[in-house]
Amino acid sequence: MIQLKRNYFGKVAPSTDQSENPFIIRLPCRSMYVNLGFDPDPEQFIIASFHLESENVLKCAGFLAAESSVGTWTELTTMKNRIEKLKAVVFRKEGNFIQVAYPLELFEYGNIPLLLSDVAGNIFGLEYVSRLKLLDLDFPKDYISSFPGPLYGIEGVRSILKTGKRPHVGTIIKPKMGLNPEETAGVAFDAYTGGCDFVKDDENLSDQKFCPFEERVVRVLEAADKAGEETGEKKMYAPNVTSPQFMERAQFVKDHGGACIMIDVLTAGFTAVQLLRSTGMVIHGHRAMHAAVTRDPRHGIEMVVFAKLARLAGVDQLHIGAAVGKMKGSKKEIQKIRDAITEDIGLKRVFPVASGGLYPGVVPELLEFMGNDVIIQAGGGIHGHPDGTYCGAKAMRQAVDAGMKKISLTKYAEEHGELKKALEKWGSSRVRE
Ligand code: CAP
Ligand code: MG
Repeated sequence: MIQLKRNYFGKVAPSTDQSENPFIIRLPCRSMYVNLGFDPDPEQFIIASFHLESENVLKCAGFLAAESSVGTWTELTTMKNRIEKLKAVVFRKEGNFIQVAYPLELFEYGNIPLLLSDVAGNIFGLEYVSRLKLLDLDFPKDYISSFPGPLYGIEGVRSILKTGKRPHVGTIIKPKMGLNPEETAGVAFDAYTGGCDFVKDDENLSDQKFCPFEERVVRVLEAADKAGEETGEKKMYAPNVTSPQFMERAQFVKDHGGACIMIDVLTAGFTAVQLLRSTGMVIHGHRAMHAAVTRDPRHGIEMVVFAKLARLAGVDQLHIGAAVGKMKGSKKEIQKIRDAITEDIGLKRVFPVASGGLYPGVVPELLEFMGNDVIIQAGGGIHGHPDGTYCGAKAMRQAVDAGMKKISLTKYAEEHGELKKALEKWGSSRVRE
C-alpha cells in the first residue's frame, strides 16, 4: 500500500493515523474547503445538498468539496492564490446532512453534463465515502436563465390539444414490443377514439425489425388524425426517438406532421434533450434507468435532481411516478418532484406524467394529490380492460370525469358500463403516503 508522507493539506500525518487508508484526508474542520460559518449568496453559488456517510463526515465533506471543485487528494505545486475563489465550500453540517456551495464561475452556463461531472462526478467513487446521496441542487437565477427550459410546458401542450383545465389521459401501446406498425396504429386508434389524448411508444421500442420506426410513425400519425376527425378532439403521438439517430428521427416525425417525440432522458442523456429542444417538438421525457441511481435512499441521486435538470434542458412532459401502481415512490416524494418542475423559476412548467400500473380505480385519489395538471398514463390499465382498448380508454376518461365531478367511482359506474367492468377487474387502491 502506498504510504503518503504528507496529508491532504501538507501537514505531516501523526503516526497513529498510519493504518488509515493513505487517501483519507486529515482535514481540520476549518480547512479551506469547510467553513461552517459561511452564508453563501444563493444568487452566486449553486447549492448542493448531500447525505454523506463516512468514518468522519466533516473531513470527508471537505475532501468531497475539494474533489468536485479545484482540488485533488494532495497539495499541488500548480495551485495559485487566485484559484482560491473557485473552491467549493462545505457550509452546513447536521449529522450526515451537508451542504456545499459551488461558486458559479466554476461552471459553464447551459451545460448539464458538465454540471453533473462536477457535483455528481468523481465524488461518488471516493474510497473514503461509504455512501453518498445527492439530495437536491439549487440554482441561482442567472444560471437558470442560461437554459431554454420547456418550449411548450403545460400551457403550450394544453393549447395544442385544447384540453382546458382537465387532466390528460395517455396510453403506452402494449404489448410494449412485438406489434407491427399496422397493429400498433390499430391499438392507437382504439385508444384515441375511446378517449385518450395521448399515445406513446414504450421506452424500449425504437426501430426494431418487427416494428420499423418510420412506418410506425406514419401509420400512428394517420390513426391520430383519423381519430381526431371522428372525435372532434386533437390527438398527440410520442414516438420514441431514443437512439444515436434521435435528431433525424425527430425531424422525420416533424416532416410527417407529428408534434411530439419521446426520449429516454437518462439513457440518451441530457445533451440529447438539449439538442431536441431545437427541433421545436413537444418533448416527452421518460425516465427509464433512473431507479438504478435514485432508489437507494442512502446512495445515488434523488429523482428531484434529474427532474430539475430535465426542465432546464427543455422537456415538456416528464415521468415523475404515481405513488400508486407498480412503480416505487411515495406521495411525498412525487409531490416534491411535481413542485420542482412546476414552481416559478422563470421557465415554463413541465407537465407531470403519472405512470406505471395505473388503472381507473386509482384515478380519483391520484387527482386529489396531483391536481388537474397531470397526464395520467395507463398501458395495462387500458389494454387489459376485459372489453379491449377502446373500452379501456373510455373507462379511464370516465374515471377522470368522476374524479373531477367528485362523484365516487362506484356511483359513477352505475351508469358507465366500461368503468364498471374496470372496477370489477382491478378494484381501487391506496396511495402510498
Ligand atoms: C407503464 C410503463 C412505464 C412506467 C415507468 C411501463 O405501463 O410504460 O414505462 O410507468 O414508470 O412499461 O411500465 P403500465 P415511471 O401502465 O402498463 O404499467 O413512469 O414511474 O418511470
Ligand atoms: Mg413503459
